[in-house]
Amino acid sequence: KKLKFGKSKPNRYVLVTLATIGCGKTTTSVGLANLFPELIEHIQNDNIQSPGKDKLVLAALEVLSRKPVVIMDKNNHKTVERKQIFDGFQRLNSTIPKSKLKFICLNFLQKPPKGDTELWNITKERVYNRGDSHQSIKVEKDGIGNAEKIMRGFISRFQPLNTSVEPDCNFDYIVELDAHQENSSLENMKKIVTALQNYIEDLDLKTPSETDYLKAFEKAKLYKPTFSKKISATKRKPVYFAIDVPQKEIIMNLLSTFNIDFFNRLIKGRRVQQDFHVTLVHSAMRKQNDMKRECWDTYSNIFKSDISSFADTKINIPQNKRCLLSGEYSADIKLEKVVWDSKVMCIQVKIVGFHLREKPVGLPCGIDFSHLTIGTIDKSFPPVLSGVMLKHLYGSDEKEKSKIQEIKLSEEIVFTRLPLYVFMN
Ligand code: DGI
Repeated sequence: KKLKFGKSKPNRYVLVTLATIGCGKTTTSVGLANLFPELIEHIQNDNIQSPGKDKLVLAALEVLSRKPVVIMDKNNHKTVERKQIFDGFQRLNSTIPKSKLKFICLNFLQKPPKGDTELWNITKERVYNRGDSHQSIKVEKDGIGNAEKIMRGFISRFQPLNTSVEPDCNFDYIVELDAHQENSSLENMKKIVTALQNYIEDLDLKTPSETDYLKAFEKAKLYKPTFSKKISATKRKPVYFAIDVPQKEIIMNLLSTFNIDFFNRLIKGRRVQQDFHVTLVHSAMRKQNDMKRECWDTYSNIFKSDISSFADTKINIPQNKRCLLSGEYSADIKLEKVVWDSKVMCIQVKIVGFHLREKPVGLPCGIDFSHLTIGTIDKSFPPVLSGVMLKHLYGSDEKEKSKIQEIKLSEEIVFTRLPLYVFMN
């Protein structure tokens, strides 16, 4: 059925792509904008350098103040991303009446991309040929292996359209597309124009000639993004994963109440650790045993899936050495005892549990005695001495044990929802 719209306040249309990498989102979108420059504008997630949650929606609203149709070109391969778009408009749109704002899904994938070798081959080939003219996937510089990793990340996370539930039920209309054929983007342009002509009454979309289509398609294939984003991320290597403990002040105050000479010397010598953390696993542990290697792999897989989503959301976090894991994982810890010898001081902690968003989740810890290093007395002593000391404390070598002092913390001191991070070299 056709929608009827008033002339004075015509509808505004948000076209939302749903795809994986190489399906031809950009080519199709740019092609349509080439055909109808006064009516349709294309905005691309990849062109927003430091995206922030709202930037793409704000950019879309800006376009809609000038033109009736905006195409939001992004994979939107997870339901949470589609939800973000709807929520974003709900929150940020103050000019277009809600009833006049229509969401149209451009659904590039008719079946789940996992296991679809035909799709894999065609999209891989395209990304390979695209070479360096993409903002974050630089095949020539980084090699095809890296590009494939990023592509596979999107495929494995893909959540298909389901219009019977939130958030996809908010789409007013779905245009079914396909990405399997050699010239799928050309066909998709045609499908979208026909669908819009059938569905929309307040847009004057003239039917382009075959030559118009071909020209717009050829030009779109040559489209070069406007800027290049650095992704040195994948070149940095994770060194360790840890629980961030931002309660340094609280801990320092607590320790000062015991008036321990060694602690006072750490402060005087400016030997207290910059940032307090509880290490979960260190890259050096990978070779120790299978369990530790598995532990390392668990965290490094979480981080890898972060990196590949950075490639879509374009957050430059991995430029830093210290990088929070995608905000959704957290840990609770309990402080147990202060332990020190002549070289190092730490607080032994108990990891009470991990969470993924609000839900408890099982995550491993590769460290035998979890602890938070306060500091070492000299820079020639590495913080790993904490672990060595704790091993002795619980070992059977009485001579070593006699060098160690401890104070059990009687009060229950628990820190909750501490973020996890990775430290890179
Ligand atoms: O990652 P996407 O935005 O979904 O994909 P893209 O539009 O950037 O397309 C990836 C590459 O493939 C790009 O270099 C253009 C090319 N391409 C897109 N659609 C077609 C195409 N090449 C051919 N031969 N036919 C198409 O339909």
